[in-house]
Amino acid sequence: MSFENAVKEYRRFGVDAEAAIERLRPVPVSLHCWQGDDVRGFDTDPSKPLTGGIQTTGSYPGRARTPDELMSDIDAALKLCPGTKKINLHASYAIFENGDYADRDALEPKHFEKWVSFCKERGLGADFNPTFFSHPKCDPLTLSSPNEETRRFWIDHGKACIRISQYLAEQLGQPCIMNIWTGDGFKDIPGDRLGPRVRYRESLDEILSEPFDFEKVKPCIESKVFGIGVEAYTAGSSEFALSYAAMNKERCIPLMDNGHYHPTEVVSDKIPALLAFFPEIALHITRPIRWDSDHVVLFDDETREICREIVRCGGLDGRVRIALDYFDASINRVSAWVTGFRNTQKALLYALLQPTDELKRLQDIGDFTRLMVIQEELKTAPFGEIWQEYCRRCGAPADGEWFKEIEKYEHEVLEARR
Ligand code: RNT
Ligand code: ZN
Repeated sequence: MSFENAVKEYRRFGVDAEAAIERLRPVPVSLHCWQGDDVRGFDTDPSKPLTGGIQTTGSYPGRARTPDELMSDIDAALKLCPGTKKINLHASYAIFENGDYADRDALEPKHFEKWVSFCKERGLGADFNPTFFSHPKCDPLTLSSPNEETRRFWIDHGKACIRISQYLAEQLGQPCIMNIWTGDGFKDIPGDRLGPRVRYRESLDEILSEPFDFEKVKPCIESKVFGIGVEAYTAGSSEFALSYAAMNKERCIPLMDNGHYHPTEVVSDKIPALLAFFPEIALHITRPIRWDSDHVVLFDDETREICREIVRCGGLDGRVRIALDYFDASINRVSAWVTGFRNTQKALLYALLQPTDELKRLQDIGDFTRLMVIQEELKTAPFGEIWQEYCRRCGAPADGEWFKEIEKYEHEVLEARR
C-alpha cells in the first residue's frame, strides 16, 4: 500500500495522518547516555561493581570506555533515529581534562563543556542527573544517611548539579530536566522507616534551596518500589516522591519510571492521575520484565498505552517530559539505543493516529460498543506506511534500512575495542 492510500484509510476513522506526522516531529525525547557504557560513567573504577541498586547484565563486546567512544556511539545511534532528540547525561559522565579531577560534591559546569559543544554542534538539548550511586561515599545511604558527613557530601553534589543543569539550559537554550533518584534503602526489615525519609526530605529541601530558574531547570523526584539489595525498603517510595513533588510544585515535578512499580501497576493509568494535579510531569520509559530489569523499550502494549495517554492528556506540549531509561549489556548497545528510541517514536506516532476526540465522545455518550469496535479496528490500520513516511521526512532511515548501518559500525568500530 502507498502512503497516500494509508492516509485515506486513516481518514475513514476521522484521523489526519499528515497532521500526526507534523505534530510529532518537534517533540523532544531524551536519549540516555548510559546505555552506551553499561552505566559506568567516567569517574568510577571499572573493576568495581555498580552499586545503589543499579545493575547491568551481559558482556557484549564494544562497550564505550572513553568520552570520545561514547560520543561516537551516540552519533551512530542518533543518525538512525527520527524525531527531535535531547541527550540525557549523568554527573558521573563529567569529563576531566589535564587531570583536573573533581569529586562529585565539587563538580562544575566546566566539566561538562565538552558535552555542551557536542550538543551545540548537533542542535541538541540536554537533561541531567546527579549520580547518587556507584561511589565510595554511598554508605550505602546517600541523601537519607544518618551520617551527617555523608549526607552533606550528597547534598553538595545535588547543589552542584543544579548549577550544572542551569548552565546546560542556558548554553543550549532549552530547559534541562534534572532528575533526582537515589537507591537509598534496606535489604531487610528496617528498625526505622520514618527517619531516613525525613532526612531525605530535608536533603531535598537543601538541594532545591540552591538558586535556579524553574523555567530553565526542572528538578524531578523519581520514586522506586524496591531494588536489588534493597528489597525490604526504599526511602524514595512512590508516596514519598509524589508527596514531595505535590508540596513543592513551584520548584520540582514528579518523575515516573515504568519499571518502578509492582508488576501489575501501569504508568499509563498514572499519567492522567498525576496530570489532574500537576502542571508538568516527567517519565522514564523503560521495559521491566518481572522487576526493574531495564530491558530495551519495545513497541508493546504498555509503551503504546503510555504514549496514548501522553497524547490524549496534551503531554506533547511540554506537560510530559519524555526520557528513556534502560541498559542492556547483552546486545549491541548502539542497536539497543536505536531500537528503543525508534519504538518510542513509533508509539507516539501510533498514538497521534488515534481519533482521540471521537473516542472521548463515544465514552461520554456511553456508546461503549462502538468504542470497542473502533479501537479494535484501528489495530489493523496501515500504520507501517505512515511510520516509514515519518522516518523519510525526518531524514532517518526507514525500517529495513537502518540495521545494516549498525552491522557496519559494529564491524568497523566496535570490534576494534578490545
Ligand atoms: C534506577 C532509576 C534511575 C537510573 C538512571 C541511571 O532504577 O531508574 O533513573 O536508571 O538514573
Ligand atoms: Zn529511571
